[in-house]
Amino acid sequence: MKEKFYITSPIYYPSSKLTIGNCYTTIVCDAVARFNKLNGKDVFYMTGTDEHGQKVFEAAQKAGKGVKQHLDEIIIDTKYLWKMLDVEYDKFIRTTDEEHVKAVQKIFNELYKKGFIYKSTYKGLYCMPCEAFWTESQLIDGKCPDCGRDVVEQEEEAYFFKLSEFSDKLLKLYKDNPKFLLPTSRVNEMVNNFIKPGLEDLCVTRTSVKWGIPVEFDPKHTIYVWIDALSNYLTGLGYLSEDDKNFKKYWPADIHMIGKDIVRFHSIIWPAILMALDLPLPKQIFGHGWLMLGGDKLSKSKKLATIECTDPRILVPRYSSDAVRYYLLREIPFGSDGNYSTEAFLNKFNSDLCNNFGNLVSRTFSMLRKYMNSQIPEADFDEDQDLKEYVNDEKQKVFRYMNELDVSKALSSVFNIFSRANAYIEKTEPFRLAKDSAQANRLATVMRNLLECIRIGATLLYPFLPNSSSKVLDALNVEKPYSFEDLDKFYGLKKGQVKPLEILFPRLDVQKELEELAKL
Ligand code: ME8
Repeated sequence: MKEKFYITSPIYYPSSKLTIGNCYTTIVCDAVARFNKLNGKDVFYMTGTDEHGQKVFEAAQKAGKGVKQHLDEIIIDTKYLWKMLDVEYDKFIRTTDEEHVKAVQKIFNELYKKGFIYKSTYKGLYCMPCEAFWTESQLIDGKCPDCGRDVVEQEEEAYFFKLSEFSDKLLKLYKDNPKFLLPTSRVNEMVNNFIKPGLEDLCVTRTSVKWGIPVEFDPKHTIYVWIDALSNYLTGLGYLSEDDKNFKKYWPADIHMIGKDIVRFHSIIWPAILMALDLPLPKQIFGHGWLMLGGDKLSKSKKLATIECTDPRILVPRYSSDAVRYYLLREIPFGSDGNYSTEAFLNKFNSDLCNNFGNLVSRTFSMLRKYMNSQIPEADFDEDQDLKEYVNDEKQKVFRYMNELDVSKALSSVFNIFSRANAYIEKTEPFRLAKDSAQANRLATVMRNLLECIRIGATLLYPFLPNSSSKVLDALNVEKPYSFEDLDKFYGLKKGQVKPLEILFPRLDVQKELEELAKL
C-alpha cells in the first residue's frame, strides 16, 4: 500500500485581486504534492476559501450583490486562476459548504461539552481588515501589528476558548518535535512573543458579525473566524460527516504550508484546539516568507506604489504558467522573504528558462534531427562517468532539499543538471564529431547522454514546471504517470524517434516587454 501524504495550503480570503504573492503558497504546495506523487505516495492536496466574516459581508454589499452570489463569482475566478497556474488540488473547500458548516458546529459543541469553551464578555482592540483582536501590548505604535492599520475598541458577550491552559503542552510539543514548526526561527518567535508572556483565552464567537456559522445552541453568536477557518483541514476530509473515509485515511496532515503571518494561528491555536478534541496533531507546519515589492509585502489590499506588474492574469498568458511558477519557486529562499521585480522576472526568464533549459532542449533536438533523423541512439554505457555521477549527485540533492522543503534549492539543483549538460555540449562538440564518420559511435553516445540528462532533468522538473517539462517528456516518448523510480538508472529512454518540439521559452526583449507591461 502507498504511504499517504496530506498537504494543505491556507484557505484564502475571497478576493478577485489575488497577486502572485498570494499565489506563492498554493504553487509551493502544488509542487510539493506533485513531487510526493512522483515519489510514489498517495497524495491528498487541499486548498480553498475562507468565506466568513464582516469583511466579506461588506465587500458583497459594496458590490451590490447578495453575499453568496458575490462569493460564487470570486470562487469561479479563484479556481480559474489555479487552473491557469497548473495547480492541481484534490479538494477545494469553501467554508460556506454545508458539510463544513455542520461539522464546525459539532466541533464547537464538542469543545463546549468538554469544558474548553465558556461564555463571558469580550473587551478588546479589533482590527477589522485582519479580523483579529489584539491586546494593548501586542499593538505596534497603537496600530495592528499585522497590517499597521487602526484598531477600534469593542465590547460584547462572547464565548472563549481556554487557550491559557495549553502553554505547557505547546512548549512540550515544540521541544519533543523539533520539526513540528519550521523554519526553527519561528519556534523562538512563538515562544518568546506569545507563549512566555502568557497565553490569554481566545474569543471564539461574535454577536456583531452576522456572516458566520451560528453557534447551534446559542445562535445569536457566530463562530469567529479561526475555529471556523482552521477546522477546514479536518472538515475537508469529511470529519464528523457521513463520509469520513478521507479523514480516516489522511489525517493527521503531513504538512500545513502557510505564510509567516499566520504561524501564530497554526502553531498555537490550532494544536490547542486539536489537543482539546483529542485528535492527532499535524506532523509539520511550515511558515514560508513573503514575496516583497520594494520592501513591502505584496498584498491585495495595499495600493502598489510602482508600476510593477504582479497580476498573474496578465503574466501567465504572456509568459506561461511555468515562467511565473519558476520565478516564485526560485525567488523565495527557504523560510525567508523574496523580492519581486518585473525586470528580474523577465531577466530570469531569459537566463534560466530560455538560455539554459530551453536552449539545451532545442539544441539537442535539432542536432538529433540533423545527425540521426531524430532516432534515439544506442550509447557506449561506460563513457563519461563524471557526467552521470554529477547528474546523480544533483538528483540526490533535489530529494534532500525537497525533504527539507527547501524548494528553491531543489529547483536550483535541477537547473544545475541542465547547465552541466550544456557544458557537456561545449566540451564534446557534437557538431564537430558529426563531420567525422570515424566518430559515429562517440557522437551517438554524446547524443544519447544528452537526451538522458534531459529526461532526468525534465522528470525532476515536472513538479515545479509541469507544463514545459511534460512537453519535453512527451517528445521523448516518456509516458504519464511519471515516476521517480524511472530515474534509478541513467539510461531509461525507450528506442524510437523523438517527436518534434516547439521552442519552449522564446527569448524576450526585456526593454520592450517592460514598456508594454507599463502600458497595460
Ligand atoms: O490568511 N508572499 O488568507 P489570506 C507570500 N484566510 N505569501 C503571501 C503574500 C506574499 N506577498 N501575501 C499573502 C488568510 N500571502 C486566512 C488563512 S488558513 C486556515 C486561513 C499568503 O488570503 C499568506 O501568508 O490573507 C497566507 O499564507 C496566504 O497567502 C493566504 O492569505
